[in-house]
Amino acid sequence: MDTLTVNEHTTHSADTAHDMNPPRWTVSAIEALFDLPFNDLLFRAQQVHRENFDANAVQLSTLLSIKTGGCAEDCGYCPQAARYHTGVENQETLSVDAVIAAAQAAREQGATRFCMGAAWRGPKQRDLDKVIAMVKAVRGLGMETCATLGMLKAGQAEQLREAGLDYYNHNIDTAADFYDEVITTREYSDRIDTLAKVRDAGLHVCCGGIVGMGETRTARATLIAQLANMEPYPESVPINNLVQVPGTPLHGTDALDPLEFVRTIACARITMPRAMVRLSAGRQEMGDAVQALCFLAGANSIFYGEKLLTTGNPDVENDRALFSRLGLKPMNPAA
Ligand code: SAM
Ligand code: DTB
Ligand code: SF4
Repeated sequence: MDTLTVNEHTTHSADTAHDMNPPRWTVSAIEALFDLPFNDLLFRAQQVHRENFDANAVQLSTLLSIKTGGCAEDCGYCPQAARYHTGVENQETLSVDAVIAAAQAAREQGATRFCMGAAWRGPKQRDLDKVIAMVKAVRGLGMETCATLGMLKAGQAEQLREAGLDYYNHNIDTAADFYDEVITTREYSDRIDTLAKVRDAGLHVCCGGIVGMGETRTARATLIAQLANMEPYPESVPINNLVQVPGTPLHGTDALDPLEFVRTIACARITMPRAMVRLSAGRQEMGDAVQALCFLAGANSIFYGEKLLTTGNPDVENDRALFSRLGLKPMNPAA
């Protein structure tokens, strides 16, 4: 089979104007990508990658947890949910000075984007006021800013935009029909509502998901379809491999085949050609060779720095050595 004909399985809005809501990527078209021989899938993803990006440049974002633990939600993967006993120490919202110090250190290490995460269901106005001060300060250092604060109420995305926030991260996490198995304290549609507010406020959207939660390949294809069919699709797409934390309900789930993770990255690249596809949580457990395959599959962004929010991430020294072995270079923010 000519692997380059898989695109024929997609439908395009212009071709089906009579259809009220035509999917640009059907789940079955994405399953057909997943089903390709590995080499064919990676070749195709690499072609799309090269048509749209410098194939050897990787963007570096550093994460900071600005409010840790004690979260009221029940996300089955998350070490910060108050109801699970994971050993994460709760920490109240950091001071603006502490955030500036962390952002400066990240910038010195070479990060161009600073992402602030909070263990909230959503921010109260007094929380948002603090985040606004943080965003202004980090922007003042010349870094791109991203925040992930949970669900937003009317007007909150606009306030963040006015403060100079560049990206808002809000993941749909998994296929809509698998969502209830992972989270019960909010609906998949709540996520979509917040994403609409973020988009309407003129913020760039960072939205992706987690794999390795015991979902089927069809569920992974559905997650990718949900992302790729957003209009427009997110500028930034984090693909997380579940970090299994003792005490969370998903601890003990059968680990995903690493090559299936690479396939997921390739499908994200092919279906969202211009997006920054971020190889996100799970790098520490993955090893260098699998990460190299992820870059070949079109990942062009990573979280950089020894910590994600509460769990570990490869050391800066390790990443520098990996980049050197692979001939990769950090991406300039203007790229
Ligand atoms: N509380 C906010 C929310 O849920 O939107 C923001 C922070 S939350 C920790 C951000 C994202 O981290 C989640 O949507 C999920 O995709 C990811 N995440 C959390 N725990 C994870 C884990 N153990 N492994 C992989 N990704 C995880
Ligand atoms: C995303 O998609 N992954 C990041 C970021 N966005 C906020 C978070 C990963 C968290 C992994 C578990 C932890 O460190 O607590
Ligand atoms: Fe709370 Fe976010 Fe963790 Fe869910 S993922 S428990 S909302 S911090």
